Amino acid sequence: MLGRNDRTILQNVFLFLCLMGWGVACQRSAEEASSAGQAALGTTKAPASVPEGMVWVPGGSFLMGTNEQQAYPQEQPAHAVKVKAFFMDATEVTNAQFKAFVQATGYLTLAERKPDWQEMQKQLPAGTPKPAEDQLVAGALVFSPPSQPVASYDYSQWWRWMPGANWQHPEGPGSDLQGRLQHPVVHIAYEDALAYCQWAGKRLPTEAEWEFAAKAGQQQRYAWGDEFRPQGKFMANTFQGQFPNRNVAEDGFTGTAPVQSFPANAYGLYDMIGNVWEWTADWYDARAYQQRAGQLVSNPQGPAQSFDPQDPYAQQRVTKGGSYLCALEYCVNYRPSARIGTAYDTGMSHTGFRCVMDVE
Ligand SMILES: [Ca+2]
Ligand SMILES: [Ca+2]
Repeated sequence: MLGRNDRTILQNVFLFLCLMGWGVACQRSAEEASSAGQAALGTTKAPASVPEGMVWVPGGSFLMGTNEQQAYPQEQPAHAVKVKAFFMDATEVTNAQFKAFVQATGYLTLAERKPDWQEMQKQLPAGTPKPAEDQLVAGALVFSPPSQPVASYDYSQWWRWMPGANWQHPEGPGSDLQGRLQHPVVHIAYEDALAYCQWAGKRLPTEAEWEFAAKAGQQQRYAWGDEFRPQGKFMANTFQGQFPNRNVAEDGFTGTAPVQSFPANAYGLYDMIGNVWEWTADWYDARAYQQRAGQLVSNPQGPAQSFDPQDPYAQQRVTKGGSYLCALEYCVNYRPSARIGTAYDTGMSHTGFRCVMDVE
């Protein structure tokens, strides 16, 4: 009969061997680790009540990241991580929910305020000249697809800085939220997401919590299993066609979809994959998974600072899950292990969030 500590040691050994590629069945060991982890953490018992609109995520151990060869370097390797139980919003925060927050507090999102040149300079190479005053206006990056195929590395071909674009005017002045109150709120900067979560008595998830929840405690490629379209069925709002110019929307949605348009994962969480990217609390460091490999890390809170070799001046937080703009032949980021850094002060038409809450 194993004691609690023995189980934890065994679980660590399994995960270590798995990570070292010693032929131990990773899937099985992850399941054992998950079950042992939950026992060790004492989190297998669901709480008596769950806050409205949230689900209980039981906590446990899992393999964060992936060893799939086609995955991006920043997602590798798979490494053992343990998280405590928590509550998580079942859906992305909707326009209706964000509207209630703004009506209650008068909050103005970053995209609605005039940019602060002092802050902007911190993310630009030294000596970058100050833009003209009439260019320093409130706005956000709006997806504006070209009519012809373009080079896939040139973001400027489909992202356009649009003065006046913000959560209430997603495509800029003249656009509004009519018919979109149940869609996820977009053009949300990191501090806007924090402000909403704090107002709601919640917080942003760490990247580890987010990924554990998306994988539903399993080592699976997507939030629902290993196949992108089981029995031909779309399980998430992504991009079909030729990115970025031809969106054929086979899944039924060209842009954002109302939350809960696709099935929930095993934990009852909707749209963890696709629809909109979701902010997490962690700074983005492309090397974070490599640095944690080979040890069982408990409740990681992310690196101390941001580091992206492709964008060394950027101050980025991790966003997860991909969006309605993730295409098979372009980004393939609609997987739980996928991770990108997003500048903390940038509102975009494909970025939203959801909150979590600690279990007392
Ligand atoms: Ca779609
Ligand atoms: Ca999402």
